[in-house]
Amino acid sequence: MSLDEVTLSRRGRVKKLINKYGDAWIIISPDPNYEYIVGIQLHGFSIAFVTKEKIIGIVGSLEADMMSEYFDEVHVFKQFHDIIYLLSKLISSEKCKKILANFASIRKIYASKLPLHWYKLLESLTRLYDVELISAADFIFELRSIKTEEELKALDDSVKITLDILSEVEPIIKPGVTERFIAAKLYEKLYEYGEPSFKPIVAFGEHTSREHHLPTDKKLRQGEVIYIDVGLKYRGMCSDITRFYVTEKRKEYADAYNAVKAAQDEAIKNAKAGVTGEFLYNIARDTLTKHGYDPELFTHSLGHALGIEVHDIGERLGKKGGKLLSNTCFTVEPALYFKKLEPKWGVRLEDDIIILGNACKRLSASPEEVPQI
Ligand SMILES: [Mn+2]
Repeated sequence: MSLDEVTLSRRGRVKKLINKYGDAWIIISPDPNYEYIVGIQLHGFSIAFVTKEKIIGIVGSLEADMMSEYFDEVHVFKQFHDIIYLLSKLISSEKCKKILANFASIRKIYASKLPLHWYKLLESLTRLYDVELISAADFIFELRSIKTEEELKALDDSVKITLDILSEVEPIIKPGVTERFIAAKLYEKLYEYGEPSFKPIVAFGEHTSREHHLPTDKKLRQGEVIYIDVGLKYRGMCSDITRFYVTEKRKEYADAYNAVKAAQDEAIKNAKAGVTGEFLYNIARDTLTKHGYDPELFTHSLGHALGIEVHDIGERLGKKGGKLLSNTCFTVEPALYFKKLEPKWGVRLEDDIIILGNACKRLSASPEEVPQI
């Protein structure tokens, strides 16, 4: 096996950018940045030592034989003190003056995966060799917020497969089935292609009024509405799609669906490089208002960036969301949650887009009319 194109394209970006920030980047796994640059998530502990020239791996003996293709150099450890010895050798021999590591302020979670005990250890090792240990936050932000062509293609494929998975699961959504059963079917299909971007949400009836529901043993009853929020991590890119269904046609369901759909379409129509996330968020809220709904029923932001993590690095499509850049990707997910009605219910539609210069590419769209199962 050779490295996939997405990982190779990411390594190309690292090569181009790293020396602007430091001489080497130490990533202690588990960390999404490890998967981003190495191309695989391991069961065991591992370290990636990344320089402009090469990627060096420190891996456990149980995983050593499968890792040679992922690294330019592999060093194997058996015991903890082997790790310290190997790391010391790398820090002292690679002629580094500045080493980047993943610690940062609380808002920069994409660069904050380094455990405290490892931070302390790296700090003392670098001090010993007179090397400066600095936060990788600014580097990671520049590295991961703009996507490579290969990443954008992988996201497009990921969305297509997610839509196929949804259409395969839709026929089994019938009164009597439980949320957990549908979630299990989604998991089964997701693992055929990759893995879930996040735990799928399956919500029936009153549970649709919850933004982040977790599937339960609740059975679907005739008359109730359904939403499914599911994403696939495929070749290192996370999709994130939400679909809404009814078990019977009612005017209140169709009206809310149409308003949310219009809010989504209007926001996407205006999405391009240079507009702000807040601008798109306000368009969605204004559209809900025009359709006669209180925009306060839309309780979250309009969307978030997508990448190796489902909530990736980038502007929020929400209050104070800044200017959007070309080659970034986002979810667009307006919603209405009727928490004060009896019974409670809600509707959310979520699709994924790529900002491309003066336009945006829409990767998916929900049906024009509210789908009935
Ligand atoms: Mn989402």
